[in-house]
Amino acid sequence: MATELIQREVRDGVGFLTLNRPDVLNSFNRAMALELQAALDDCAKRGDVRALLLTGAGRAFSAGQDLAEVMPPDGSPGVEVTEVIAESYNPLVRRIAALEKPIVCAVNGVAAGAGANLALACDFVLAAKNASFIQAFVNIGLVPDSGGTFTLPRLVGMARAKALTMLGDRLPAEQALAMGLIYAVHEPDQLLAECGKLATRLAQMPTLALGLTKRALHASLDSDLERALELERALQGIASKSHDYSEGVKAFQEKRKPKFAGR
Ligand code: T3D
Repeated sequence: MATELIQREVRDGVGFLTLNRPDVLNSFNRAMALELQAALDDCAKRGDVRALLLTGAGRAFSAGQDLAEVMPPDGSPGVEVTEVIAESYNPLVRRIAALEKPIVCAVNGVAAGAGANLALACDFVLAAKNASFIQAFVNIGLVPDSGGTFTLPRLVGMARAKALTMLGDRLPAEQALAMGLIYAVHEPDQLLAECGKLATRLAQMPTLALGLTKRALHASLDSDLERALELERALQGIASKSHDYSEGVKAFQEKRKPKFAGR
């Protein structure tokens, strides 16, 4: 049986995905990246998955690219870096951005390089108090990838994005929270439970509306007010024909909690 590089479980409407190469701090080799792509595709298709929770096994979230794969210590030829990006990371970032279901990322330890930027591509990033983020690329003579040059200035502004990417220092979770890079910080032993609660709550919400909201927010990043207003109108046209819209209004009028079906 193939090793499970991504552990998968579906519970209470949540697809739990765990990066599973703890001995090398869940650094990504090609196989793990492809398994994560397949797992995201599966979650996108499944009606019983209405939110996702991504985390790492062991003491790290992910140390980014497996450096032994691109530059084997025995001197044998490694994988071409631009191919790794085209095959592993760009498809992952595109999938996370395009998935019209919320993704909660539980950063349980260090998140470095591509590991950090994949985490930051998720919709809700929560970290353990002892976790940290490292734009490690510069420390080995590379430029940021996995969407970092796009995501970071938008999350924390250009000045901080430059400091993070050009200095490559370790950023503790609480500082990441203070600068608006992530959504919340929890005690290490409570992180998974808190992320599970959030993902379960999201899984009971109107999934279609959440997905369209994500689409509109992402589109706004390279839009203007006029186009944003038109897109909101078009998406509201879709949301207002959903089961969950009529259920939401009925529940309000009947003074009860809505029971959303995700469609
Ligand atoms: O290259 C391309 O294809 C382009 C794509 C690039 C995307 C990227 O992600 S580039 C950035 C790659 N990542 C890094 O440069 C980070 C390298 N790792 C570290 O700097 C440190 O490991 C950490 C700061 C993340 C954690 O430090 P620490 O002291 O907690 O752990 P450690 O002792 O360094 O690591 C533990 C083990 O994991 C160790 O193995 P060992 O000695 O116990 O057998 C270490 O070699 C291994 N490990 C950690 N990171 C990687 C790794 N093995 C392979 N690749 C790694 N990225």
